[in-house]
Amino acid sequence: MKRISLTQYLIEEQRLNNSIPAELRLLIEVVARACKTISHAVGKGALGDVLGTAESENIQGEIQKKLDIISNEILLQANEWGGHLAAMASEEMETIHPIPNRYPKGEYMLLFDPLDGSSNIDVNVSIGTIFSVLKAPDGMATPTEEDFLQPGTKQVAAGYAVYGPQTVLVLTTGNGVHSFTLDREMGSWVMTQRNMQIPAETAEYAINASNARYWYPPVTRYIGELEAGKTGPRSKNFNMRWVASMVADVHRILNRGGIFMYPADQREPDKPGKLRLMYEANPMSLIIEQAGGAATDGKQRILDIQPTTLHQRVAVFLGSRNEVEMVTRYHTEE
Ligand code: AHM
Ligand code: MG
Repeated sequence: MKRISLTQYLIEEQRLNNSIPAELRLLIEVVARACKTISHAVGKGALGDVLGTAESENIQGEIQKKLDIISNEILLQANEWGGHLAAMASEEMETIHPIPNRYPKGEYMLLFDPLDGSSNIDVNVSIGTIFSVLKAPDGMATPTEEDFLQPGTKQVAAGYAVYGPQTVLVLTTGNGVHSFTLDREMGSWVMTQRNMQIPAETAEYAINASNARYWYPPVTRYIGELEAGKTGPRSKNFNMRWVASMVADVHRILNRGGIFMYPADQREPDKPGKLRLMYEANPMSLIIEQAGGAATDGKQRILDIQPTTLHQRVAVFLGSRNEVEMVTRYHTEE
């Protein structure tokens, strides 16, 4: 099979389907290059003195790891000067990052979780970078947080890189989901899967079950039925997997099906779940939907949610369509 590079894919899309304007193509290539650099830093581990915690907290009150900060810097620096962006926002930064005045500005806005799966960094388990691309509103002069508060349906591209046994970039620009494996010797991203599709049926689920005592009844009911297996109402055995890196769990689901859940629970009713709408849930939901799956917050489609703040959290149920629909029905039937 003749393999094509990320660059070739993007140029062909631009030519054939006119779905990728030149500036967006540049943006994606710059993000992909930054992910290569992050992959390199991650791969050095203790040898690069990049493991362990930094002496700072992020806006969520979470202790930052050194690699969280390094990855954030890599993405900021790579994307500042190319002229394709108006502003950036990151899970690791309290406020938005407008492009400095010394550089030309573009019409896109980039959001990212620079290194997802922080608890896995120091133990050599897969982690990743998640990103989402929005268009700046017409007539925007100085970008503000307001300008970023667009529903996920407005994303023009989304993707993630997973730093695992292989480094893989998964991308959608609204025309299917494709994955590219990093050829480390050549330094290039090579397409290894085109048009990924999530099976509608699955027998695998992912949830942090240590939070079970805080769950709301629809989640308790749904998980109870899965656990009951063949002799329960589902008449089928289910397997459970939880990497605790959303990128890795979503990547597994994209490849072989499954449902991923991070529900709201009774601990902090005002801050549903743990995952962030703008940096995690929206980009992953676009990818999952583009691959034929579904993504809801238990009640509604995630991509339809109108954001109210940059760092807001959201409950997440995503993956194989039939399972997501079932657990969503349990919430809405209440
Ligand atoms: P992070 O962005 O600080 O790494 O947090 C998000 C991560 C997700 O990758 C993962 O699904 C979840 O947190 C794991 O949560 P838990 O620690 O409850 O297992
Ligand atoms: Mg994260």
